[in-house]
Amino acid sequence: MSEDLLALAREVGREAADFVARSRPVGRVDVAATKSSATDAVTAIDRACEELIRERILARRPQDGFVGEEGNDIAGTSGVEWIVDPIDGTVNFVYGIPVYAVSIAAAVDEPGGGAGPRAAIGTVVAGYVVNIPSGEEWAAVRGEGSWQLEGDQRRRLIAPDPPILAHALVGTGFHYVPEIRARQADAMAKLLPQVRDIRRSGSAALNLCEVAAGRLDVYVEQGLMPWDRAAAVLVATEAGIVVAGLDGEPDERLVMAAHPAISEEYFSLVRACGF
Ligand code: LIP
Repeated sequence: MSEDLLALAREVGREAADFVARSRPVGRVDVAATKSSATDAVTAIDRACEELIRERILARRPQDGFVGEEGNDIAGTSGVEWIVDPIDGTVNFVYGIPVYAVSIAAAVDEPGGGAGPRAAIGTVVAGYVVNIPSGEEWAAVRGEGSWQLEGDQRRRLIAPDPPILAHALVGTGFHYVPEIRARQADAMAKLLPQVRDIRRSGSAALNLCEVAAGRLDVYVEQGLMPWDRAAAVLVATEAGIVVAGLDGEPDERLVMAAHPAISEEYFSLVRACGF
């Protein structure tokens, strides 16, 4: 079943990415509204993209649940729930920075075994992330692996051996609420001299896929909602990356990701710096 869920996620995700790419005007995109703060933007295209994804998925699986970033959640009866970010990296989309993604995850509502990634309610069993401007696709099936998809080919993701922590490249992001961002900046100021450098590219979903692919060594962010992380956490864990939170499971309070060779040292450093 998980492969079927991934196939549907990819089919709909590619259509949604094409819709967003075709809909984006030249220049800056108008912000339709804000959410958690004056800088937490949402556009009409975010909303239309989420509606397209909801319509397509529920037309094929009408008994499923649906949780999207833009709201109007649907409780299902099938035991499968979709967790969707129509555009992860909305600020990049508004400004035209080519780093934003559609993220679609399918979760089942039995309690998950082991330390696998968990969505808001269930255990994520299939995840799909596509970088809209570049078309790069990332996918995972719980217990089967994660891949970069290239046409009908799958290139298996096995996270490479990491450098020593002092040479690690850190992916991160910051909260929309200024007071929380100030605290995060203080913590990052302590972390930065103890690693190679940081990259803050604006999409948590793509950042976690980049850790899986070895383009980043480690990751840390606070304030990620289930739709930001659900699919990409599975991509990372199925590539052999350890993803954790404050007390085990990654959640809105904290998401940390690292190769098992440095995860214990890195997670301790992150917490010691004040995250
Ligand atoms: C974004 C995340 C990013 C985070 C931003 C924002 P959105 O998601 O992917 O990592 O730093 O604050 O939460 O809002 O673009 O879907």
